[in-house]
Amino acid sequence: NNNSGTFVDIVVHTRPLIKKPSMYKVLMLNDDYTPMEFVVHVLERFFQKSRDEATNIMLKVHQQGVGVCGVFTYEVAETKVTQVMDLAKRNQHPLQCTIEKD
Ligand code: TYC
Repeated sequence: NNNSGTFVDIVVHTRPLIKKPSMYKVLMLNDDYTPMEFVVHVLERFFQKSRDEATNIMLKVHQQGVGVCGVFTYEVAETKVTQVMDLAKRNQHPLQCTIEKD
């Protein structure tokens, strides 16, 4: 009520619209030269897989051509790919890793 000539503050409470970030799969690709043990090592080191999980993913990639290492936000996925490709390059393995929108 403002008929007394008083200013009345009105505070409108809003809630920011939070949107979930898009998620991205990191995919490992098969090739004929990268040693199986190296791929298992990469999965353990960069994707926190157990030895058994890492072995299963590596074998799936070996047999089917491609496999999912994990699902991450874009920046994390990019970082994983860079780390994997860098280690592969330093060890002269042709291992390829890519990102795909989930
Ligand atoms: N095909 C490779 C070999 O026979 C093993 C391998 C598995 C390579 C998975 C890459 O992403 C890969 N030595």
